[in-house]
Amino acid sequence: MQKTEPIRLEKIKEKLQTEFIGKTIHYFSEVTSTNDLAKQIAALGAKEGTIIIAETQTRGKGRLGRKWTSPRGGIWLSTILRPELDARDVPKLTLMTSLAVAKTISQLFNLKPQVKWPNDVLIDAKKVCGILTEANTRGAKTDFVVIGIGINANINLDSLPRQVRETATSLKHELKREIDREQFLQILLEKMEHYYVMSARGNFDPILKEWRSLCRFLGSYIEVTSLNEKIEGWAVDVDRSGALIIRLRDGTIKKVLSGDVSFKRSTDLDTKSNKNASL
Ligand code: BT5
Repeated sequence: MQKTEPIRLEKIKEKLQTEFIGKTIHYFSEVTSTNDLAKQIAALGAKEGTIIIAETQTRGKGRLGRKWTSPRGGIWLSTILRPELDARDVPKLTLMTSLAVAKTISQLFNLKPQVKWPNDVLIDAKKVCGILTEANTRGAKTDFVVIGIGINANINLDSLPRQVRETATSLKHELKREIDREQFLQILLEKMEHYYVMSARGNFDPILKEWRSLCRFLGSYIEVTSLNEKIEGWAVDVDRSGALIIRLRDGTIKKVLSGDVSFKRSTDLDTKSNKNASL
């Protein structure tokens, strides 16, 4: 069982210095999925910056219908944004959010988080945060976007399914103590707004630069599994829309919009064995 006290909204709001993100926060002890709830209220007109936070989710979601385990003690939240953004540029919001999470971790703790394309934050190669961005589009235009953030804050690893435990970590596990979730949320929301405003003003390059500097596998030989194909090659860069640029062995350049990345060790290149070392 978790000892963590419930999140206190007053404590977040006391110090929060944002213009719109987190000005309205809806808090729940339990929901199915904060993203599902956020999409419902966004469709009914909820303001940009509205947040949903829950202590636990019974049907937390990852990408492609995957399950996101959300025990009490974590930080499970969704933010509603209404960006003036072309639908194909929505992945940059995921990028910006992973940077905001990583920077919050490095500001508050003596840890060295890394970002993993497209939607993870890692500590020592283990996933501490996953992001699920869902967009509601009208033609090429974006009506609203819900950014779901799941952070393994004060959770014990044994509250995650065995398989997930092997690739995941939590802040509590890394620090050997519980964190102040309200303080974490306050700083995270401020950083999100900062990057979002910068990006809305067309100033995305510095964000991308910072993201690249924290990215674990750029320059490495990797394998990407996307919806209908597996591609291997060198991860050359991430472009301004958030797409991964890969150079194949024959020199062809490919742009991948979404997928799951794993390292291929250089020995694999020599022996051509297909063993993968997960990030
Ligand atoms: C993600 O998907 O990483 C997106 C996770 C987004 C969760 C947030 S919580 C608030 C909001 N409301 C929601 O319903 N969702 C969002 P993906 O990259 O597809 O990774 C999913 C995979 O991560 C699963 O298949 C598991 O292997 C693993 N996983 C599940 N729960 C985890 C956890 N708590 N920590 C680390 N890994 C986990």
